[in-house]
Amino acid sequence: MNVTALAAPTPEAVRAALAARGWEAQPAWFAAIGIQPFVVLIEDITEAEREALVHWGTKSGADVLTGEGWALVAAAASRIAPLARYDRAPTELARLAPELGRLLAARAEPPRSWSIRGAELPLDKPVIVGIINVTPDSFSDGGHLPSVEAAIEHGAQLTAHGARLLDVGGESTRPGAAPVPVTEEIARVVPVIEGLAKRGAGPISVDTRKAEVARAALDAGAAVVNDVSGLQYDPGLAAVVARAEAGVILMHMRGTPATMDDLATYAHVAPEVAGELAATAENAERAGIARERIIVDPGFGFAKTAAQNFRLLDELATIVALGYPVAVGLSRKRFLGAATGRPVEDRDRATAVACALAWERGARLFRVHDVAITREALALAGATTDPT
Ligand code: PMM
Repeated sequence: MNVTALAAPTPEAVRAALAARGWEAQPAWFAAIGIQPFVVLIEDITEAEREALVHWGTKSGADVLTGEGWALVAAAASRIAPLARYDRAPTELARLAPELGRLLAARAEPPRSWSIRGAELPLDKPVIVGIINVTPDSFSDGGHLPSVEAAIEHGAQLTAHGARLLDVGGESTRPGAAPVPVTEEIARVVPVIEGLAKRGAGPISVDTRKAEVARAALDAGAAVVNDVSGLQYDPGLAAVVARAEAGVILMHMRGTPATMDDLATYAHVAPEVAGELAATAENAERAGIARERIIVDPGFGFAKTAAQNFRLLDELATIVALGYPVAVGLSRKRFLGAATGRPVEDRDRATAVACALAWERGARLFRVHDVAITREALALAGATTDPT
């Protein structure tokens, strides 16, 4: 007899063990997913639902921890799966089935690609989004791109280093930053987008909260709108994205850059951000943006303290579980400095490591200033989790 403990924090070790013993790829994957531990937090439940869950847990061997109005259920995913089926779940728990079914499906079959305007970006490998800030005062590289030509040259260089999307922004979102008038923002981003498009660099994303800026950028050749306000700032933005059939990145924040620092109040940051992002994505879909065009981003540094940013990074899988591909913007942010003691101009190594941690937890898009070093870290992270 030979007994081996499998390294199974992800499904990969189990999938590999089964594949090595002759199982086909797909059944091996589903079996590996099925025996993965699955922990769901269920909130806003009635007393009858809570009792039914405790009773079901005792019968089916799942751990159920509860308090007033909530329950935390933990077991192998395959053990919890019957609760997502109306014909198998206790009738008192019927309300749970659709949401639980969605979570289980997202685990088993994560999105494999992202539809942007006129193209499809595969998500099996990390997608690096190179930052081109044409603002005098962004978080970390403001003022480094003095001219349109310099910005275009910088974009071409980011593409050469491995960026698969170029994100052009003309309005700083640093805490307390003042808004930029629409005409000024358009004057900053449009010539750069046109120039990049002419050089065949890209695809291109525009980092804006404003419908008018988005429309001008899309006309100039952008394929994606990256909205740090998650459609909160301009009610007209969703229709512009929908009509253009553009891709969209919906970022989580609370308030505006001017007010966000006072809104970093969470009892448990990851589920709260996930809930608010889910509502944002539903909004987008209701406004006519197709699901396969949507990326969600937890908004590191926006209405979050350093401790909350780290907790959110560790619990990123909660955001991934929403079923949309996840982007992260970690590059050079203040909380990385809080851990490393490094100033903003010396945070690219920390950024690269943070991106690798985010990849492991399920993020697929990485918005960064230094593409080359991040690409190296993600090549390693990607190779480590790649099934052979
Ligand atoms: N961060 C900044 C700007 N835009 N967009 C997304 N999707 N996610 C982010 O985290 C994000 C963003 C601020 O950073 P910068 O001023 O250094 O570009």
